Amino acid sequence: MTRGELLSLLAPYGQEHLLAFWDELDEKQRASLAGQIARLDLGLIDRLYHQGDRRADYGAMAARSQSPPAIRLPPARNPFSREEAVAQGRQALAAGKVGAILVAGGQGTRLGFPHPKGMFPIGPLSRRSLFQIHAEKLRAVSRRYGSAIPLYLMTSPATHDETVSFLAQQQRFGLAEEDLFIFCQGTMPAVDARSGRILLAARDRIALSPDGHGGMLAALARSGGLEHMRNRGIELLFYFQVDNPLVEVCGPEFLGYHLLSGSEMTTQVVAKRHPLEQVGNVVQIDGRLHVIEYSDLPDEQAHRRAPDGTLAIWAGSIAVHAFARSFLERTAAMAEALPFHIARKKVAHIDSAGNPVEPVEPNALKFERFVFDLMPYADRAIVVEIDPAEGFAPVKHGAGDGYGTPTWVQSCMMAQHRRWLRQAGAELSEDVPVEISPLFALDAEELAQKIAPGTIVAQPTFFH
Ligand code: UD2
Repeated sequence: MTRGELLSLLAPYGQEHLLAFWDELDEKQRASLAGQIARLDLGLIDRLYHQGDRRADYGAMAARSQSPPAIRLPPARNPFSREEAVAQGRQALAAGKVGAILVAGGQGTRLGFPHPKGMFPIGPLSRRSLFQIHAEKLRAVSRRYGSAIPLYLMTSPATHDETVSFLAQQQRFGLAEEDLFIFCQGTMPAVDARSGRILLAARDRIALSPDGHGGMLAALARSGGLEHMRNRGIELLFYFQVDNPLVEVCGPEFLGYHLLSGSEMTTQVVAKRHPLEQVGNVVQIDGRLHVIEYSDLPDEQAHRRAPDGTLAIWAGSIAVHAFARSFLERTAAMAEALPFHIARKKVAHIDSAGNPVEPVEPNALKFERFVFDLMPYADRAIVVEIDPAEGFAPVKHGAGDGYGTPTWVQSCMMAQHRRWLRQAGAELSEDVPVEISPLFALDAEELAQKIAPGTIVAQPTFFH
């Protein structure tokens, strides 16, 4: 495209400044910048900017919300028994109807780790990466049910190349080539919060960032992922985030509740341990489920109590979902309907003279879609409560040993493995470091078949 053609695209939206350095660029840089501009949806960006903070009234939504239909802990009063659910889930796994979606577009920046987060070495003794632990869980489940589970792995432009070469170097941690489908999510530009002008990261480069995990749907459709699922006969997708090494990947009980209740989208929740816990809040409004992100939930609503004294808004989404494939197909056709959430962020850029700017205050707006916004489109949706000790310990940031730090995550992993060892009849003290590879045992029952009762674990031990 010529400069003139590009200008005629940009001018109606006041974005001509993207060509400010055109005369200084060589042919290759011009072609690259022209490509970036051509891929922008300028009308959409303009609309989003001008809509500004005209967001949903989350306070009002929360005030009239009800508790979502739920499978609770303990399971005594649920419509289906644990055994029925496990049997149903196992059947689907053995029939090869289950696939997995792992979203791994995030960088380890907040961990002080300048690589894709999935490469972070989280194993308390093994130092195995998040990617390896997830891949081994998938292999262990596939082995148990005698049927391969394809993994749909979402990267972002920031993590794609490094993820692909890391997995190739590691022989995909044993996943078969035909069982790994890697696809890359899209991007959105950052705009200056005051003027709505799209920011330049460099003279020939727009400041782009991933379009949120909700970008998964459009990216799955675009990349042929949905078609791949259909051709493989996959009917049910287990969705999870790369940052949670405690997740029970493709757990049959969870999948079973989804199937038995005829749900199109099922979400794992924890009963919030305190009102402001940093998890999405699943609520029911006019018969549809919605997630209100923790940052959008007003304090007074977060503290609201039910008549029995428990939190009224209790169901914290840990971002583990089950989707019917048919639901993903149906919503992919209307992927454009997923709303964009607007966040104020600090975004480094160059100014009109081409000088680098490192803002100290949030200066820009970023636009992201969230996968949980699919929930209201589901004709039937439920939540399944899990015990966080058995399924939720996300690694979010680096410093200290509090919630979300690697030290805390590792202590959760070791606590779970010590519990399994004791259930399997081993004797060990509370502080001995242990780790169990998913390929050694996926749970306490499998572990009991591998170690003799009375086994004493006195030394740090990695069971693999
Ligand atoms: C997310 C959920 C929150 C809760 C929590 C549980 C959102 C907005 N909030 O909080 O409700 O469930 O997780 O841990 O989701 N990712 C991509 N591409 C993107 C953005 C994110 O792949 O464009 C991946 C990222 O690699 C990570 C996951 O999505 O695995 C979550 O992203 P996050 O860490 O930014 O989400 P967080 O902690 O705000």
